[in-house]
Amino acid sequence: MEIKKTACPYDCPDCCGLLVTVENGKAVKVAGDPEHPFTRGTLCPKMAHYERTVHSPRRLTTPLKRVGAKGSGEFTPISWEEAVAAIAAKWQAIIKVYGAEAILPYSYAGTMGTLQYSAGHALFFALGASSLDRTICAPAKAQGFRAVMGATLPTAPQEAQHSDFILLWSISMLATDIHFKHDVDIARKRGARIVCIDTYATRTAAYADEFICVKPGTDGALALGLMHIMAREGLVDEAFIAAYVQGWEELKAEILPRYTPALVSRITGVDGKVLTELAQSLGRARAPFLRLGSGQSRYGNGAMTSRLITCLLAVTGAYARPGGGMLTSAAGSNAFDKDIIRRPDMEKPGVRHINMIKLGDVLTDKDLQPQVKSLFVYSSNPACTAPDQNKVLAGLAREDLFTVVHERFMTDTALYADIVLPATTSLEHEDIYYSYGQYVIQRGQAVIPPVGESKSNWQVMQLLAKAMGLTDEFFARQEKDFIAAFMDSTKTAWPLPVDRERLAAGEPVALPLPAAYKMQFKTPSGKIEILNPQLTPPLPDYFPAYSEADDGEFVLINSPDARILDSSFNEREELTRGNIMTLLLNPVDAQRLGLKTGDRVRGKNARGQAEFTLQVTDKAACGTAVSEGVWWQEYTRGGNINRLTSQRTTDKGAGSTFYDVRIDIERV
Ligand SMILES: Nc1nc2c(c(=O)[nH]1)N[C@H]1C(S)=C(S)[C@@H](COP(=O)(O)OP(=O)(O)OC[C@H]3O[C@@H](n4cnc5c(=O)[nH]c(N)nc54)[C@H](O)[C@@H]3O)O[C@H]1N2
Ligand SMILES: Nc1nc2c(c(=O)[nH]1)N[C@H]1C(S)=C(S)[C@@H](COP(=O)(O)OP(=O)(O)OC[C@H]3O[C@@H](n4cnc5c(=O)[nH]c(N)nc54)[C@H](O)[C@@H]3O)O[C@H]1N2
Ligand SMILES: [Mo]
Repeated sequence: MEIKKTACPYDCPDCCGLLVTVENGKAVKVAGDPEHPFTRGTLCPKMAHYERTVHSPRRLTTPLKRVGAKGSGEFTPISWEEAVAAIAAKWQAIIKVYGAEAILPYSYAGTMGTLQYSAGHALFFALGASSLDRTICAPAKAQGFRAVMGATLPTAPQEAQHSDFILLWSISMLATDIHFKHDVDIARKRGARIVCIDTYATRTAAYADEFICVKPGTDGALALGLMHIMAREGLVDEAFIAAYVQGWEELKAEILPRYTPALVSRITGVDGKVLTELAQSLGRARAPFLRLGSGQSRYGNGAMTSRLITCLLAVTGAYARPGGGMLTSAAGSNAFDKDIIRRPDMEKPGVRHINMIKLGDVLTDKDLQPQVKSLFVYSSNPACTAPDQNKVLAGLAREDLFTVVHERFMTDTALYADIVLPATTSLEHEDIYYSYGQYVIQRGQAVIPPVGESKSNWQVMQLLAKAMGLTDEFFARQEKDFIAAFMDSTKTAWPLPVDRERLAAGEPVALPLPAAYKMQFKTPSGKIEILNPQLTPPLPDYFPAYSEADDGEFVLINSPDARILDSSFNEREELTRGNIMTLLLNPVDAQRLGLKTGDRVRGKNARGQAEFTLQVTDKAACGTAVSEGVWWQEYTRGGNINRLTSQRTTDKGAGSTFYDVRIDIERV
């Protein structure tokens, strides 16, 4: 029996350190690493039994070929040689007739590992396939922050320990970022006040000292209203603004006067008195810390909303004080030179780009030139997680679409594949990890041999490259060569020396942060840019989300469930039992519709419908319906939440707008 260290590979801001107990080549126990500075020895319920995922009876163990209708799940095992030869032959034929752009790779963050996440980029660049824009998560939030702060390092989470006022803004901390609670708890013990701003009463809201409920997609107006009151009552840090902020006077003169408490109250649904009190407590706090989640950015106005919230924190002067700051996404990804694996130089100039959010349209558009004739999916499950699911499924059902899925499980997407390839889990392949919620990096070793005949992303890309006749020596490199190159790249990629010995040994390594990094504003002017002359509009201003003009009585919030992660962990019986596809509705709305808890209801809009079990609760605000989790179709009645979501993209960054949709609700 041996205990080995590695890191959690999932798309979560925490990126925990793991201690894996290995017995006879099997993982038998997984625990949080007490020496990992962010994990501090605890794990979420999903990872606490990661061994159940790794050794699940549902793991795919051999390549499979489809023998039944698409979606039927009828497959027969084949060898890797047969599978790779079949894929290569089909691709050669497609390239000959339609050109390489008729092939589309589709992947996301099934693993966040620096190597395996990007393992396919070079192959598809070299083939000349369509390039995928990987925008499904939070590019709008990133753009909004960058508009004001440029490349300034987002504040480290542990800074919050010294704050006296913590804003948990549109972050479902107790589901999606649970280890940050350690830091918030420390601040609270020292007397900090915790305020949560969300669209419904999450567990995080219950944990906070105060919960402020906003109408979906209106946080930009809220930020403007708060700045209006703070300007009027002299609650901003004038000295800080004079020295470090550009454009406050212009905002104050041209934009803020319109955002009176009365108007903002009407837009956001936040009571005028609550608004004033929040402005006062924020303005009077010594060192506010703002943890900004992605929820507020998943709207047509998402980048602008993030931009406005970023401005709000800036005028408090928080950055200048211990404990103050703002964390959107940590810049851990800067630690490595990712181009080592991504090879953007291999992308053919002018090649077609396809936004992953538009998969439904792309696969069903008969006029697209060339039409997509082959889809290669890895590290993602778009039949489950992509918006506008009816279109995605219609596309995947096309007889003339040759679909290959590299997966650990028979997902909703794999069900539509012509060929399925078995994938390793993070315990079976090597990688190196960074986090988007904190500043620790860690190398992950393969701690057990591959389950069945499964192969890692890089190994599969190597096989395909060879079969497609690509001779570049790049494709002959081994996983350990890449890991070594990534570790080496910290020398130039990160501004301070990184402990590469500890990193090589597989220990969690805290990235050293430059002294006074919070005050190094990396913008063209060197100041925080409320006024950004390079943007249209140069001054930020609120505008309504898409759904304000949509039909449908309720905005549908469809955010994460604590038990699963996007559609990952649906393989775990103990996590998928019980209340799934639940719809939360306010008692006033429920009464008006004549509905009660336990009723089976249907949510519907122009794109589709989905069935839920109703839960009447004042956790939901009037006019907002809530359902958590992206569940595999097998657990649903006729479709999951993405039957209702839309392919519309955000104002900047072409990001997803999952929560910017309306539905009507009726009894089944
Ligand atoms: N357990 C678990 N953990 C996860 C995930 C998961 O599915 N399950 N997903 C992972 C991934 S991929 C990501 S990107 C992160 C995302 O994690 P978060 O950053 O927490 O973002 P969201 O999940 O989009 O939503 C967070 C909160 O925003 C709220 N919200 C929605 N719209 C608005 C709005 O207009 N205003 C305000 N103020 N709040 C709003 C939602 O109600 C929700 O409570 O979590 C990761 N971690
Ligand atoms: N309605 C609604 N939809 C959403 C969201 C929402 O909040 N609401 N959240 C959105 C967000 S933020 C995101 S980021 C997306 C994520 O959506 P996806 O990218 O589809 O992520 P997952 O559902 O986690 O699926 C990842 C798949 O990768 C597989 N996998 C894991 N490791 C490996 C590996 O090493 N190799 C290979 N080949 N496969 C592997 C897993 O088995 C899993 O099936 O979902 C989006 N969809
Ligand atoms: Mo995400």
